[in-house]
Amino acid sequence: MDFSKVEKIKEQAARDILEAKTTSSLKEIFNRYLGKKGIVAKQFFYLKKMPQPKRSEFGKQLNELKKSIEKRIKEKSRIIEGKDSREKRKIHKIDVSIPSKKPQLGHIHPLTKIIRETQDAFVGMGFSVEEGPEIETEHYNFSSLNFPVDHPSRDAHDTFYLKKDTILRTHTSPVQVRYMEKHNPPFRIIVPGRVFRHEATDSSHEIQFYQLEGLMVGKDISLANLKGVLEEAIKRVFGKKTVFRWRPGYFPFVEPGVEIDIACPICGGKGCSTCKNTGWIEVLGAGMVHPNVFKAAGYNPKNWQGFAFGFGIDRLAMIKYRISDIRMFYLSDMRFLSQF
Ligand code: FA5
Repeated sequence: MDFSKVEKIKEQAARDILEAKTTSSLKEIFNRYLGKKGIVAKQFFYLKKMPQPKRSEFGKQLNELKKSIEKRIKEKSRIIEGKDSREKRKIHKIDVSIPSKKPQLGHIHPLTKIIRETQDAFVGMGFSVEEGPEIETEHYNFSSLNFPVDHPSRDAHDTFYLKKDTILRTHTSPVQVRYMEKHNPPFRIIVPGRVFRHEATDSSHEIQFYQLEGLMVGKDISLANLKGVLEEAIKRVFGKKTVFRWRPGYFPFVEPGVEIDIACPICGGKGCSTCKNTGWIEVLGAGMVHPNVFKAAGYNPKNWQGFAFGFGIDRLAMIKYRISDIRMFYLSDMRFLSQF
């Protein structure tokens, strides 16, 4: 038997043990060298066949080899286990004094805020909140509201057509007729909602924006009631000192028609790009319900009077929060939204 073989096994085992990085690889090395059918066991098999005195000499060497491998494995195992538990301790260590991460809270969108505030102002005056569909028919959006067949806003330039006779509503006024068809007067309602117009956008015009419609129908309702209710609402939302003005306006579904402008808060009325150098921002159209609209809804116009109005919600938010460009509301920019 070659005695140098024992030396080689010892060296190889030492190298293997040195390279082992985990408990399981160390176990594998143990089995490979010291297992029942391992490298060292094989040498013991040769030992039996050896004549004396070589046999006892070789036996001594094999025992030493076995002990030395066992010793190295034990030592390495202590190193690996120590490292393992050091690392485990690192992972499981909890420092209770570190401040926790703050959860990111959402913000109420400025348009939602102004819708709620405007709604509250009207609910406080006895109005109830209704809603209607964003996808409308030409009938409700135009015809029932006394728009002549050739009215320019029916044109594809202003209206998004989905298919013939089906459109995205261009204002919240169609809900007036929808509501009157199903309810009897007297009543007072408001209808917040999204509307769509195929328009060029600028600092005060979007292609989708929000309106808040209002309709009050009863006996002896007059323009004075309209004036009183709207002035009270503006004071409730913007404060008593708000500067605003009335103008005559034309809408096919009211007679007479009026509009309200609020002094531009961006320039203080001096004129800027937000108010197109007029010093004023148009916030609503309104008027006394046209007899033809009552007729379209199935009411007798001789028995009932009413007023209607439609606020531009985005414009209200621009004024209240001093936002110079309407497009900011739709950018989903957290730097903007987190200010509210
Ligand atoms: C209407 O839409 C009428 N339905 C309002 C009305 C209701 C009149 C009831 C009489 C009775 P107008 O197109 O002017 O009217 O729009 C109403 C308001 O919406 C405007 O005063 C303005 O504040 C806002 N608005 C109009 N177009 C845009 C737009 N492109 N972007 C943002 N706001 C707009």
